[in-house]
Amino acid sequence: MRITRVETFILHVPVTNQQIADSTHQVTHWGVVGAVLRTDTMWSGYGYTGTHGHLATDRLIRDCIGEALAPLVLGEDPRDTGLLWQKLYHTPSIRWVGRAGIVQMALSAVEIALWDLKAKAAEMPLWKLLGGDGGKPVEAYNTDGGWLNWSRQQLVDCARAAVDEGFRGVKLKIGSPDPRDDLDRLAAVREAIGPSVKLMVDANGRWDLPAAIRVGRHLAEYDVYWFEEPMWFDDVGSHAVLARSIATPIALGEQQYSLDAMRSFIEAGAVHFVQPDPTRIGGIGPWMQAADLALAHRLPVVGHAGDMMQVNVQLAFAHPASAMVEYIPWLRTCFEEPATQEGGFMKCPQVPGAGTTLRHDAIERFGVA
Ligand code: 0YR
Ligand code: MG
Repeated sequence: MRITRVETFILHVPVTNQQIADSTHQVTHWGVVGAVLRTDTMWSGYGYTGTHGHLATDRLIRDCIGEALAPLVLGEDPRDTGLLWQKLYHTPSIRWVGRAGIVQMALSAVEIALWDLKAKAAEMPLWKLLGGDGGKPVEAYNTDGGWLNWSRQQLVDCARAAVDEGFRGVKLKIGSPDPRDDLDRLAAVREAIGPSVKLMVDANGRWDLPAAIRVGRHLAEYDVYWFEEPMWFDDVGSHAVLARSIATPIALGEQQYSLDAMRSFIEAGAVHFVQPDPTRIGGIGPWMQAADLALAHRLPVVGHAGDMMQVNVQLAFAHPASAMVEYIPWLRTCFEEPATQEGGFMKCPQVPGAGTTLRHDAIERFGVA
């Protein structure tokens, strides 16, 4: 099996019918930037990364795939996933400008497409190819209702609706200019959902250590399940201090671009819920390595849904440390087999591949030049 052609795409998919925001981003469209790898067989491989739909930077990712990475995989056997990851990552001219950011997101997209082909050629869903357990429960927690720019009443209504649908966990965005507003909203949601539903908060890197400690000390009053990205994404030391200063567990990983970055946090005791994102950390290979590392420290893995769940669901069924995924349904209409929850649990994907195959009309409907 050989790769004969690499096509690239950029999709901008509307997130909901309303504008959404967390403490550091405003989003109207989710960007899906990726590659289709054509082969000398009947199979094509789909892979992509996730962005906030900014066309100028999406084009940089697309061009990195099309101009810099595509020549490295043309003519190769896509089933050589490990070997090709090494080639993509360690080609000196790539590595000099890579290892994080645009290049690493482009690389992740290509690597996921390789795995999609490998799984299709093996006629298995990715989780099975990776030796997973298709029968285990994989819980979904709902992120798509806790936005920072929404009113307290909207938060309460959305959380109630999610619980009525069967979700056993909901996440709220925090990081308001006055943290007392966050605690007020948190109290309202906790009261609305009752004591048995998991309630997470996500500050998207907003605060410094004093603010995170001050707010963080109150989270236990609402039995918060985790405090996500409290501070600057790369600051291992401050997270290690915070983890020892408050009772609530720390979650992070969506902004970590490498296994090394995850390792620094894990070894420092600066993270309790490990949240690697396959579309950012370098694809399926590094995601599995990060999950293995978490497992070796007996820490749970809850992948970040930068791909809006398609790959994450596969990985949750694949890896023994992972039994929960972030649920954000924005891209459901783009895929042939969209990730689906029922009563708060993810259905196990059955179609061969990584779950990344785009519907034939996705590019027509959401593609941008
Ligand atoms: C929307 N999930 C996150 C989205 C999400 C962000 O800004 O990108 O909230 O990636 O933090 O946990
Ligand atoms: Mg987050």
